[in-house]
Amino acid sequence: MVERSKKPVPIPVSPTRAENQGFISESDRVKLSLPTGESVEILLHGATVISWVVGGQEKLFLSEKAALDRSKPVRGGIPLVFPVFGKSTEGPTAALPQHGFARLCKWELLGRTSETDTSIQVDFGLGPENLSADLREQWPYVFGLIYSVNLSKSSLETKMLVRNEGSKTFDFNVLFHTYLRVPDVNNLTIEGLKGTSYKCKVTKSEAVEEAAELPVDSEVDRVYANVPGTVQVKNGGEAIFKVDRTNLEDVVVWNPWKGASKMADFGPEDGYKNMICIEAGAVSKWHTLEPESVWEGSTIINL
Ligand code: TA6
Repeated sequence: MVERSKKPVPIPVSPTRAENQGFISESDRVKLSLPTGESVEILLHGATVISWVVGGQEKLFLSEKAALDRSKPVRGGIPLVFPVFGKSTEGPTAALPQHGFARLCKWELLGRTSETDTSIQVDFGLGPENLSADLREQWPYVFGLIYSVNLSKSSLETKMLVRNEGSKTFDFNVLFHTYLRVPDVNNLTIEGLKGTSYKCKVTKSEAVEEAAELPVDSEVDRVYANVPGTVQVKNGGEAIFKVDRTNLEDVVVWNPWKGASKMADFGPEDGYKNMICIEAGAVSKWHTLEPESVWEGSTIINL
């Protein structure tokens, strides 16, 4: 549970700022905007960012068939992966669904917690009290997550704080499963991965990345471990996204290509041409959190 005493303190609404900056809280979502027009929209379901608009352009891919009614994880935007990446067959997360429960639960809105003239932040909390009885039984740890989304003029930062509030040590993975919207996947190169070891889920093999400029011309599903620096997505040689990470050592690159048609919630059928998942995470090994310990990791996407 996210203990009250440890929760971030929401900022009282300042009338002058409120005129300029937007913070709209609805029953199922929160919308933030800056006076310069940038905006972000986050569902309480999974604390899933479903839209990030800069210069009138949507920067995230959201499937037109995505379920936004809490019936399943959202296909698109930034679903949150915790406490397991993928599907475990053994160990304490074996009973949990693929990618854990964070993207399935309704998060608590903790409020707007930071604001300047050029940025605005909102925080969400999740603890065992937000889980179904089944999930609590499947992963019986006492934890508190605080997820922060910070919108600036030309960047979006997401940060996860994990706290062990119980008496038992637990292991976890965490990942921001970010679906970036791109003009045409065939014109993309991904840079910053050369020399990094990866596991390829498509060919079920392991290798070291040789490409300085990795094209995306077929299905890709790779977990790059210990990526040293910025990962850039370039369109026709021009950087359109620069992804930096703090305490998130790994990067997953995913595009389902024509396999997207097998996903009931993926649309349009050729929508894979307009997306690339660049997922910052801590997934290539377990992170261990002892009682009363805290872990924090964040990623910033710069345009
Ligand atoms: O992060 C990549 C990945 O693990 C892929 O293997 C792929 O299947 C994907 O996530 C989507 O998973 P989902 O459970 O959302 O269908």
